[in-house]
Amino acid sequence: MTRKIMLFLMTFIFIAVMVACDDSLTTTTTTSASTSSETDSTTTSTSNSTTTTTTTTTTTTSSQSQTTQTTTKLTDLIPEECSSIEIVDGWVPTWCDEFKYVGGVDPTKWIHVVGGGGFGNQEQQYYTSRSQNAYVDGEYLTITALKEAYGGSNYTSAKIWTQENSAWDNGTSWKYGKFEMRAKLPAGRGTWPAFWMMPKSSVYGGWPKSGEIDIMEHVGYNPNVVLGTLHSERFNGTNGRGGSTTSLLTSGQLTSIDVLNEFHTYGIVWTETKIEWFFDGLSIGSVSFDPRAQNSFAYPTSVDWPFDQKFYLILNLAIGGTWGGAQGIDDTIFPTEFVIDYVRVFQQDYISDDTEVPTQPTGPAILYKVSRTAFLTWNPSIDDNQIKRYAVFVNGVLRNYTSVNGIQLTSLKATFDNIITVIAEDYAGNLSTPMQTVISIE
Ligand SMILES: [Ca+2]
Ligand SMILES: [Ca+2]
Repeated sequence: MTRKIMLFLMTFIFIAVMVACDDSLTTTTTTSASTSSETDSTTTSTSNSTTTTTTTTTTTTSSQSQTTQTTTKLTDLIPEECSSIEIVDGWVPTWCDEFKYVGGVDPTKWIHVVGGGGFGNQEQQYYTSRSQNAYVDGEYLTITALKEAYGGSNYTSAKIWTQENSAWDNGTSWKYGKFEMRAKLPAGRGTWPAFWMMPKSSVYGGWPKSGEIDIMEHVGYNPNVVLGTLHSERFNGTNGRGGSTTSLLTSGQLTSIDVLNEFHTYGIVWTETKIEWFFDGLSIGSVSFDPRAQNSFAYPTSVDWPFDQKFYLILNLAIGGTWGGAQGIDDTIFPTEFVIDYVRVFQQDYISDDTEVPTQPTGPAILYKVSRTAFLTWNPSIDDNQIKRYAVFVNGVLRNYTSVNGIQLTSLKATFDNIITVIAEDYAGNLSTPMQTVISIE
């Protein structure tokens, strides 16, 4: 969304791009024949009894020391507002806004973005925090776009996000998890609603290097298409490669689905190596990352996959712009509304019941070596719960952690056999048997 200029072009070519590029990013688009409307929160559930934190309390008496361990279950940490949300497949609701209050959006959860100027996409709206543009009625958040002169713009609307800053840090950015919105999309040519995520910290550099996750985007002039897209340094549109896009719904699939007048859920499941899109709980497509399959190994994995940092959530309704306004703005559509029933964040507990250490990483492969830089990959470890990361040591010194099974190593020791050690760690802190390999630099 930050640079929609490329999305417009990309929309029509993304499938071809992904097929044509034999890349490490693999796009899978599932063309489900089912077009029925359903809500995934009512499917069968398996409640996990999960443990997230362990608190060790040491009590010293006059004659002995006694250590007791108390555990806090993730399910005990569910916020009250989210307590009625069913736990499905182990996804524990750890943050939500059900909009069961009246007035402006909850200031402990959201911050309004106020202003105009186009946001890099020639968007026509001015975002305000007024109730005319964003209002919670006890059941829904309604973002309303209006045609009115305001702040130098001809339209007003609203944009809210959970981004933290130095003055406001509520734990509202996340790394991995399930993110879901239930909403009705606005109707009319010129509308451009989105539910998306941006990195909390630009550790890999400015856009697009640190990534962007578009969970749901829609433009009013093309009502039968809803898009999910990833942006990275490799895929961003400005380099002619498009985003790593998955189309949630093609026109053919949407013939019996009304996203404008009916509520539907839009979500992703984001793990260490994959982001998968869901519509009404049905898997629609995914983009996965395997560093062993990169098409170029001269770069760090973040060039393809910067999605190993915390991201925050954004909801907005843009008017016009390079994509939303590509066919102009129909001034008869206003006011037009983006109605959100809820936004939910779920996390998995990978600590509870973890009884096994990760398997030893195997199959080390040096896929690139130039000067003192090398790209090393290995076969992923397997765990009874989930691999959190790999610790990579060079000559016995910890070099870095990586969430995926590959790493670029720079500044290796010249004229030397560098001993590389890789150890897998699960979320419970269990460590695998080390894998060792040698990278010789002549
Ligand atoms: Ca609601
Ligand atoms: Ca384990």
